Amino acid sequence: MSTVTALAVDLGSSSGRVVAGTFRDGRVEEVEVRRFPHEARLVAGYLSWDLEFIWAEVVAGLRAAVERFPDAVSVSVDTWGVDYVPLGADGQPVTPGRAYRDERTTRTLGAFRERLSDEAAWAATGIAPATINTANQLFAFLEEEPELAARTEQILLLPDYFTYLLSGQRGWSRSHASSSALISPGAHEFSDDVFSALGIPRRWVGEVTAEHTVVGPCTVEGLEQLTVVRAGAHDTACAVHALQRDVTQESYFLSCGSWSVLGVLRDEPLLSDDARALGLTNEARADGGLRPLFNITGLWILQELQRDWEQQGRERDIVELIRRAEAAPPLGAMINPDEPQFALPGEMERRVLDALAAQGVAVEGLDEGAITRVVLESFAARYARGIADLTALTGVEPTQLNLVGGGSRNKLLCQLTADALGVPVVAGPVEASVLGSLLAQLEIMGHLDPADRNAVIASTARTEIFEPR
Ligand code: LRH
Repeated sequence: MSTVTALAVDLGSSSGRVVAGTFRDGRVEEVEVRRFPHEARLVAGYLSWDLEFIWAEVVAGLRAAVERFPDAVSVSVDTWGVDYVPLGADGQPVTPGRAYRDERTTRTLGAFRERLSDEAAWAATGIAPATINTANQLFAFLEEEPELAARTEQILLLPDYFTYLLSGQRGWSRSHASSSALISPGAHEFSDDVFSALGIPRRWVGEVTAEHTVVGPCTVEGLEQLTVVRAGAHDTACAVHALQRDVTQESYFLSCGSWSVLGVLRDEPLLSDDARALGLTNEARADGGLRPLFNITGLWILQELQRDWEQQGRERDIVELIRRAEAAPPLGAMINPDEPQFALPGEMERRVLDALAAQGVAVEGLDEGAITRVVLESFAARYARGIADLTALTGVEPTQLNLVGGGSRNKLLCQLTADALGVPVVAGPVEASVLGSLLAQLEIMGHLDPADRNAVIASTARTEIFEPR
């Protein structure tokens, strides 16, 4: 039987991967062809991504993939949200890829708000104001590096930059553009009001580009057999395309990685004052719909704790930490992952213990297991609060929560979440962004009928259901 293979380039903020997905007998067989770690480093005082390194890895991964999978027909790139690349007249980057955790946007926040208050930003975009937003980053670029900004002809969002390198075609993919805070509610066009309020040249972007579309032939040597497609530029948009069980409009999901992205599938944005006050953000899916959600600081807190403990020669293995957390008695206290200190790198154990001590908890002697338990219980409680908030905003009661991404491997977190919500948690797939990209590519290229997607997900992805206790 003839088979067909799609290639997903999925770039996360600590590692990237090239995965081949072969569609055969109603399921997608995934092979990770290349995985590479990477990180943001200070370059000329700014936290930056090494775009050249990432691109070299992507090309090497794709070349290895077409060699191994001669039936590969398509490729699509997705990345984390909000980052961008400024291009000069020669089409080359004007700066290294600046990283969203860089502090320049904190320095320019006051000036930003003078031009565009949080209320006005929300009204113009339906996106929660945040220093990491592309709008804030572009404003900081103009403020702090005016000569480089003056040399910038256009900006591309990070996944669209790699799509451009693959195909020579520029575009501003809707799902990624939606998290920029430069776009009108509903995410169909850029907001001229935001551009003019912030003094961002409108020519820096073209029109919002629809996804689930073909870009064109790949122009990179050795990869000419591939058609470049926009399967979903934002990793979370890809992840929600791989939600698997009984998913309809108004389904609730949690994409659980460094960020906990907790949201609901809908066609209309949620724009009430309550939505604004709760910090909701109306991002777009790749299939034309929306995914109103909360961006909650996620497993990053645990990853930073592991880094702390590793440096001190203490337990850092996640399987062992979860085992100890299971055995640890509940403390009866929580941290609030939304507090800004938990988004910062470094000293995470001290930050967690300080937050507990401030509530009167005796923190001396709390070990790795006890701390891991508190953090996981705090996530579960935060998710329950988020689902209650979403329920109040949509008026639709949850019947289940689809939990995808790396966090779906953490059985204790899945169980605590089901307990806190009082509805089943459907956990998996782990690599949801990759599967979502592969499925969308097969659909775009005419190899998979969208009506069969659920069946394909069911036979492809391992899932586990956690009933509330
Ligand atoms: C997760 C994510 C999330 C946010 C963040 C910046 O990878 O895409 O949705 O946008 O990155």
